[in-house]
Amino acid sequence: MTVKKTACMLCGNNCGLEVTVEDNRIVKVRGDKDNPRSQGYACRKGLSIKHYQHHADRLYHPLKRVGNAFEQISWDQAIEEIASKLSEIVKAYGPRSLATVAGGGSQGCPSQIPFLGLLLRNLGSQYIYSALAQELTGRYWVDGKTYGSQALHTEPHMEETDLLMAVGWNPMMSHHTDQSRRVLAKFSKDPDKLLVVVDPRRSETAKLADIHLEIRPGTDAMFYRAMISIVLNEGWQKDDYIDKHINGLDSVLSWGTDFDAAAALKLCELDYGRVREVCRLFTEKRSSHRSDLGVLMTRHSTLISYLETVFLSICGRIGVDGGNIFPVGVRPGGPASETPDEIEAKRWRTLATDFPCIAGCYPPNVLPEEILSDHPERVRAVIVSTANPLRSFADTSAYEKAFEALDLAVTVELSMTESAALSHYVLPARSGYESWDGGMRPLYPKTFMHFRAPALEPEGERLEGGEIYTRLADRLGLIPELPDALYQAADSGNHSAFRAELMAYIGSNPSAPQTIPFILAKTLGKAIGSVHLAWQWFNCHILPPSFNDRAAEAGFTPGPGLGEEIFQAIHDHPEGFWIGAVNPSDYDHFQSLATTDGRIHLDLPELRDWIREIDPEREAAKLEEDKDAYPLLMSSGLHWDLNANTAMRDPEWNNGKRAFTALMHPKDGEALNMADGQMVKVTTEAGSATIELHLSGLARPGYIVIPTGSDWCTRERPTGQMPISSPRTHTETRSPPRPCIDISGAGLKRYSGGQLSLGISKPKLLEESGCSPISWSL
Ligand SMILES: Nc1nc2c(c(=O)[nH]1)N[C@H]1C(S)=C(S)[C@@H](COP(=O)(O)OP(=O)(O)OC[C@H]3O[C@@H](n4cnc5c(=O)[nH]c(N)nc54)[C@H](O)[C@@H]3O)O[C@H]1N2
Ligand SMILES: Nc1nc2c(c(=O)[nH]1)N[C@H]1C(S)=C(S)[C@@H](COP(=O)(O)OP(=O)(O)OC[C@H]3O[C@@H](n4cnc5c(=O)[nH]c(N)nc54)[C@H](O)[C@@H]3O)O[C@H]1N2
Ligand code: SF4
Ligand SMILES: [Mo]
Repeated sequence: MTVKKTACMLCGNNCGLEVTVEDNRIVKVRGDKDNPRSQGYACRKGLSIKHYQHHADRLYHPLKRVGNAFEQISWDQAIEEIASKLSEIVKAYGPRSLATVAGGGSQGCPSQIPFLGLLLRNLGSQYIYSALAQELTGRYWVDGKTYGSQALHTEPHMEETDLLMAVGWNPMMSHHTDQSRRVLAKFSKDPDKLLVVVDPRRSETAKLADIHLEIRPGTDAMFYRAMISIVLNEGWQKDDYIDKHINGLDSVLSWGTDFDAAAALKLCELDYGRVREVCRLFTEKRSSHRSDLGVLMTRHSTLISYLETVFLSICGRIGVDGGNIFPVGVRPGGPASETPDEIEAKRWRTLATDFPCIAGCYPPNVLPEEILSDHPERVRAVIVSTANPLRSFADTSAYEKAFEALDLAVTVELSMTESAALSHYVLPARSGYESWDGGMRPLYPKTFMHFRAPALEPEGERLEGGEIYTRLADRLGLIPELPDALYQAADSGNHSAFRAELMAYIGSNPSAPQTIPFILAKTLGKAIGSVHLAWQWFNCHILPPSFNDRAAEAGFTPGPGLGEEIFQAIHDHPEGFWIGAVNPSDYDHFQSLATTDGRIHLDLPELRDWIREIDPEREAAKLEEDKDAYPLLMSSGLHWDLNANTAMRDPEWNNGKRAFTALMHPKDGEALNMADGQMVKVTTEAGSATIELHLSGLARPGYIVIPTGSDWCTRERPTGQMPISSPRTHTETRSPPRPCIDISGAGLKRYSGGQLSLGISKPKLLEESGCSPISWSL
């Protein structure tokens, strides 16, 4: 029995964990008090990671679909067949015929992504469809326009803020910020701090709030416009800050003051006086703001992201202590070499749906249309990795149809998922507990690093994700022949000798930079037994000189030995360590901005018409549309203690818990004469499914809530035969069907907070900015 330090892979916090390992199985888990970032914190999900690592649907060997079943094949056969199919398809139909779906499930395991990205790029394709592009690309697009880079985002300065406004964000359950329950509990107990929650339901976070604004779902754009107009009309804006840091205030004034805030707030079902008071407090205190899926996936979400930035800017709360600050990473701030528009102009747009690429991602909810289109260059081959599109993304039926139409579907996975089950090849990846993985996390004022050693021996023939893509690239002839000297230097164990050989090789081979991860994988990766670790070694050695001061602030020695010192720290600190820091007393947050003038730009011509189009009257009409057919609203996006997107696949985990129910307010239950626990048929514009009814105050009258991630459809899915794991099919993991009560007559409109809104309207810019028009995986 040994205790090993590692981390949780189930959300981006990557809390440090100590796992007790017996017979190569995790038997006990506790939060790691030595982890400087999480300090012993872990939520129910992290404490249950044995259910993520060990369950009946884990994969052990490469599989090939033959008819409706899977056969075990060798790695050589898998690589050979996939590579030859890939090259045939790309040769016959061009690089646009290849796409990947990746990213969402790699919240603790990002190392494989550069390898997959490189494979894709070397085959000429740009299509990376990612979960990010159904939640955050609207926000990123706005950040690109206002801050100059789609990679620059703000976070509330939690330690210093005195008023935190949380909109459409439920961190008490989603833990979508570091040590969330601990930090929020402390915050709410502090008499000098105020928590304002804007959420249609009495969420677990709303219960802690000093002020809970129970907004009518889908009206947040009206809410932000109202707040902006109140601040400007009351003259509460921070003129000095605006003079110094903001461009384009005139454009805001052109729509900001002349607005009927009272009518708007009436539509939001909020009290004008309370919202005015919140605005006053926000402008007077050291305030900060954070929104999440409740608005990122609601009506007008991209516009809301813009209005948030405007609100924070006029209140003078961006880039100030206690406000919204830019996390500190490794790269220096300052003007970007290319604007987001210039970058976008070089990227493809999707062919059938004409979506741009934002922050490197394409929206996964349009992929089925791209596959099923009759365009000659349509997508025909898909590699899925760290994602489960067949359950995670909108319109499962469309996805199923699209996957059946593919010439080649390859899924690289831990488990036999719904997406794997419809693929031609399924390749077993090592989990983050069986491979080296992790990385760097910009925070403020410090940057955190946790690159973890495997806690377990890999079982079966599982490989590191990076190794799988290296083998494919090699077979496809994408990796140049490397000199013996490079292999020898790698084998010598002398990292400086290897570094010198590598630099010499790169210096004399101008095309080498296009394949560096693969070169490292084949040389150093082979020598040290991990391609991920080899890639990390390289990353330690290419830190920009501007990072020297930050590394020194964290206790490292700047200079030529810095890369190796940090690489050594990875081994010496299995609990993670601070890799860099800035000194808050003399730190200028605005140095992060990537605009050429170092100011925040608020004039976004692309949004002007959209802003004017939304007024209380028109919004009221839109929100009432289809009310006869669909009198209720629904969010199918609750992220709570009993789910972790689709990644927790062991039914044991939630044994005896009501993990997957439709939550309805008891008042609605009474009005519809429905009882807690009965099965109901939920019908939306997208389809129908049967689910257990749960009468709960966590819902809001007229508003049904369904957790994300679970498989609640009653349709059978082909799962094929799973030779290595159990023969259990996915449909059997659900609770047994019971008699249904049909509430389809009542109808539901699918909607916000975890998927879309756009049953109601289809704002053009939302589409243009990469937020997809369809959602809800049913
Ligand atoms: N336990 C658990 N934690 C998770 C995950 C998980 O699956 N399970 N997933 C992780 C991931 S990938 C993500 S992106 C995050 C998501 O983290 P959150 O965004 O915090 O999670 P949600 O449950 O979607 O919470 C959104 C809140 O918005 C509210 N809301 C719904 N509609 C509206 C609206 O129209 N307006 C407003 N203002 N609010 C609205 C909902 O009532 C809900 O309380 O969670 C992460 N953490
Ligand atoms: N209805 C509804 N749908 C939603 C949401 C919602 O609120 N409502 N939320 C959306 C959000 S915010 C998100 S982020 C997405 C998430 O959806 P996805 O992007 O599909 O991500 P996950 O479900 O977390 O994980 C997908 C797969 O990654 C695999 N995986 C985990 N670690 C590794 C690894 O190291 N290597 C490999 N190869 N695979 C690995 C897991 O086994 C899992 O099957 O879902 C979205 N879908
Ligand atoms: S908050 Fe929970 S899910 Fe997120 S990393 Fe920590 S333990 Fe894992
Ligand atoms: Mo997410």
